[in-house]
Amino acid sequence: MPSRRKFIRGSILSSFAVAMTGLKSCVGIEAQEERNKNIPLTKFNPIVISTWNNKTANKTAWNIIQKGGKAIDAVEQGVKTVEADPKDRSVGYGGRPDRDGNVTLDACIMDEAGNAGAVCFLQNIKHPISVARKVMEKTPHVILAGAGALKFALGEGFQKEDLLTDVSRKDWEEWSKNADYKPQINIENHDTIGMLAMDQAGNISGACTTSGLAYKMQGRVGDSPIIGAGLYVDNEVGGATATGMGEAILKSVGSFLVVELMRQGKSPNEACKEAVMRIIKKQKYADLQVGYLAINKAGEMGSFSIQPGFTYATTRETKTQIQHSSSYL
Ligand code: SD4
Repeated sequence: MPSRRKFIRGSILSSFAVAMTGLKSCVGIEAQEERNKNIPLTKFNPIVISTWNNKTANKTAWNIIQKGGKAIDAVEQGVKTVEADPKDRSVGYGGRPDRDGNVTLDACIMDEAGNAGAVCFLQNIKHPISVARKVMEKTPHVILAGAGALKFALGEGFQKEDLLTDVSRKDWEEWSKNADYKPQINIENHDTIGMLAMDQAGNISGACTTSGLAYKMQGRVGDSPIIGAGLYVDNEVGGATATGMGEAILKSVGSFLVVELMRQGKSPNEACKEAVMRIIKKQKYADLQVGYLAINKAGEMGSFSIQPGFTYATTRETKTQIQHSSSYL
């Protein structure tokens, strides 16, 4: 006899397939919405997934989802734990600085209604993801940058803080002796957190936050705060997020591509792989790491990276695990 989970997954997949067929045959959006409304809430398959090894972030997000909370709150609170952790050297407080010793932060967030907010080149604010959410909710804009983002954050009551820890300062001083800029795959650029979550109502949201590449040029902005590059969510289809060399992700609008490929019927794994292959076809990839994560409306997840060594954390039915992604090389 099929287990209840298999049955639920099967029914979600068929509802998903019906919705996709509807799209292909140009059934009106209203009809599709009607069908979505008819899917009983209990049929969804809540999940939290995030880049690298951030079990605490996942558990924080899952706690919210388990209590019936919203995916948008889960992803914000989840990634905040990493922003506040000085041991994470690629995000928020304790993040490695740029070549001139400034910690500059990029973050974005996207909800189930397609609303989005982002900050880039933001300094001295510990939780850029929460500023990004305020941009989404309180301004007519999507991205605020640099001094403008800081002014907005201070106006919203965020406190100015020094985010350069002693450890990061010492590493930077050491690096400055030769100033040799050579990002190391899976090491120097490690730990940016991109998180996707589906809540009990079946709604998907995502968040992505980083201090970017260590020792980048001043003013450099990566993929992480750019909607469609570091993160994309379409609640009818799924969500995707990226980590690794932002320039490669930006040039291929990676996360948007993954979601669009899922819309065309690819599984999350296939979509992530195809997005990696687009980079492989056009860019020199020997020294690049890019990893994608994705979930679809059925709560299925997938990943793919260029190089081996990309890990991600998944949480479902209270179990949090670190998984190893398949890769091209
Ligand atoms: C960036 N994509 O700024 C980020 C770096 C990253 O884990 O993902 N680090 O290019």
